[in-house]
Amino acid sequence: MKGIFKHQIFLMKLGLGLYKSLLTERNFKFARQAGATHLVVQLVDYIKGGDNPSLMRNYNDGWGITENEGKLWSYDYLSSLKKQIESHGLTLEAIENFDPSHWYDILLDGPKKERQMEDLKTIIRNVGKAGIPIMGYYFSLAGVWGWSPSESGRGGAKSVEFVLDNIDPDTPIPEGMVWNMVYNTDKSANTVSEVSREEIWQRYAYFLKEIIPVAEECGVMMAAHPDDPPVPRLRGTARLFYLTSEYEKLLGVVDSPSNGFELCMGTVQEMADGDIYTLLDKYLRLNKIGYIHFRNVKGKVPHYREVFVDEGDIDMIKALGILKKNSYNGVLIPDHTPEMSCDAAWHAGMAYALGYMKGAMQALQI
Ligand SMILES: [Mn+2]
Repeated sequence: MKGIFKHQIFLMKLGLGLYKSLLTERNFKFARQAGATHLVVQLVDYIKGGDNPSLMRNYNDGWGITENEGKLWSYDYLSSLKKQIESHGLTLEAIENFDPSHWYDILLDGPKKERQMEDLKTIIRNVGKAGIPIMGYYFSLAGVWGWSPSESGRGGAKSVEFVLDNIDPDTPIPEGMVWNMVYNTDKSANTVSEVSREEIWQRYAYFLKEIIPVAEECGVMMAAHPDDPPVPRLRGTARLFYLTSEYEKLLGVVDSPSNGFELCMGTVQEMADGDIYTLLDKYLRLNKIGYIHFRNVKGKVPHYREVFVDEGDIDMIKALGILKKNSYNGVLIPDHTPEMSCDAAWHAGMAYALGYMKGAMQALQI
């Protein structure tokens, strides 16, 4: 390197998250062109729109159907994806989200729970063997549900809004669905039984106690995403991480370097008790943050809306300062972003967020 950058040590890494439909050569090039060096990939096909994915649809009847039971992610599949990504000068940092086909009975405490737990362990062994350091996951029955698409963004940008008064939070989950995806298309009039807070914590503790020792052995960090939207109860089921004080409790279940956070700044800010700066400072210091969703928002539950990265309630520059102070050497990715009015609405939104992040990182000499 030359000139003023000669003595600069780049610790923090800029990444991009790609949905399954975006795992193409063209989008790997797009990521590099926008300054990203790392990727976080999703291997579950749930966002509709192919190369123009959109969150701004009505997903309250489900994200889609997944029929991958028994089709686990193999070492060969993960390893060849990693090599393909590396051929573009990028590093595969994490996989985000399990496929509901692979773990629905772990979430629902159903009869296939133990077999599916063995399947997840096989997946984590494959992830570790392929040299992918982080597995992001979201332990939830209702999943991401209850958003309204609206043109509430700056300049009339399409974005996501959550208004508790606009939904019936007790709408039950139909049988054959979990995590807002259908895993069994056999028609049934039944619904998922109500789940208490105590019950969801028991299910989660079972999962963590089983998976973390395997992850630790394989050098993989399990990184937990908080509940989006962060309300205590949705669709008749309690949610785990709707307050920061609840989110932090996961560390007390299993003490391991492989047990940590997929820290979503937007979701934490939406929480009734959310203090993103304190949370970042505390857990960066303890090395408990796998990677960060760098997203901004206006408002909190019961009413908030997702906004462009520069215009929300979080002072993103202050947050970056906290990351710098703690010598954070992990990856930041933009999370959701409002869509921009053009033919490539998702790409334009991401390029805007990445450009902002890159500029801020340079200005702060990160
Ligand atoms: Mn997020």
